[in-house]
Amino acid sequence: MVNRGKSDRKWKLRLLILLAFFSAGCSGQGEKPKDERFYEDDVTSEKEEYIVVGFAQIGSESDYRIANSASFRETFCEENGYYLLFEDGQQKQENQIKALRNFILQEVDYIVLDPVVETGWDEVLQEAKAAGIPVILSDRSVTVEDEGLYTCWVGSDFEEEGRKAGRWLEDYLKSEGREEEEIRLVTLQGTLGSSAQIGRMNGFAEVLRLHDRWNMLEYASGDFTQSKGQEVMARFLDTYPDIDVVISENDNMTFGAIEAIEEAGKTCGPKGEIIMISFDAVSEASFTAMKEGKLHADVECNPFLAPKVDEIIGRLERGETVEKIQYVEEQCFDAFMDLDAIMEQRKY
Ligand code: GYE
Repeated sequence: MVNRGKSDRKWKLRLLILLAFFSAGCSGQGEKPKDERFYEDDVTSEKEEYIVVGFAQIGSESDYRIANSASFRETFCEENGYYLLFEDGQQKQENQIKALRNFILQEVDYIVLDPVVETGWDEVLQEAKAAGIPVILSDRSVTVEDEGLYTCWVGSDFEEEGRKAGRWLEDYLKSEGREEEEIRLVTLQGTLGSSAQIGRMNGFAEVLRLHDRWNMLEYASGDFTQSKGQEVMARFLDTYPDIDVVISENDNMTFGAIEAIEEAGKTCGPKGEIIMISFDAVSEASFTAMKEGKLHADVECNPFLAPKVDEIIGRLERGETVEKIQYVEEQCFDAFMDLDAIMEQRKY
């Protein structure tokens, strides 16, 4: 790793401020420095000692994503010694690759990448490596030939999330005395090829394989958005009149699916006919859906990853080694728990 001294940083920050100044009005997405910075006389002031971090975010497709972006903006702030360049990829890999190339050009100190899909990153990560810029993966991960192309990854154990959903369904059907029944399932998948989609699907499939009577009718992607979730669910309902279980790979698709189910004159959740299982449990809306009896269970996915990334950067700055894979703690909630008490104790 290249040794990034403080004077080096000062030069880069000057360059960044200039770039931001000249591109003001046309970039739209980036974090812009406060006005007074442009007129800073004292170039040796502490403000120039920031660690510059380029964050290539996926988009703003879900409540998870909004909370995740907020986590980064809050943590990577001036008070904490950071200068954040935030790029929203609008769920397109090409935008994220472009963002990474810009970060390399601007000689940021660290790149944080939340990759929309797992494949197709080798080339740009090689460019970052050649430039001596450490890349930290956050939330989703990549599949690359050489694992040395990124420093580490921090995120959720998506396979375990999928298994949790499967085990929850297993226990629930048992508690209802339905273990011998034929169960017809459908899956609303997230963005195809993304770590969250692949992991959740594979984890759930491990449990699915243990049950001959569970029949997965179809997998189809709703791209993690509410509108597509609703659209795909409406089609599922048209195609299969007797769905018992919906596995929805995130809450926003679940909200869309609930709408589609109600529009079709059907019901879901403990108070209805169809068993609804979801992922994220980030927003109040997820808990409200469970409290209203429209959603059975929600496997938590923790979006507050920025403090972990901050900790990792701190270690790297001190020349310490970091673990290659770091998971965050998560639980599973269901409509039969004391959700008010859980929400009161929760930090988010
Ligand atoms: O579940 C979904 C979001 O990658 C874990 O992406 C994340 C997923 C999350 O859009 O809501």
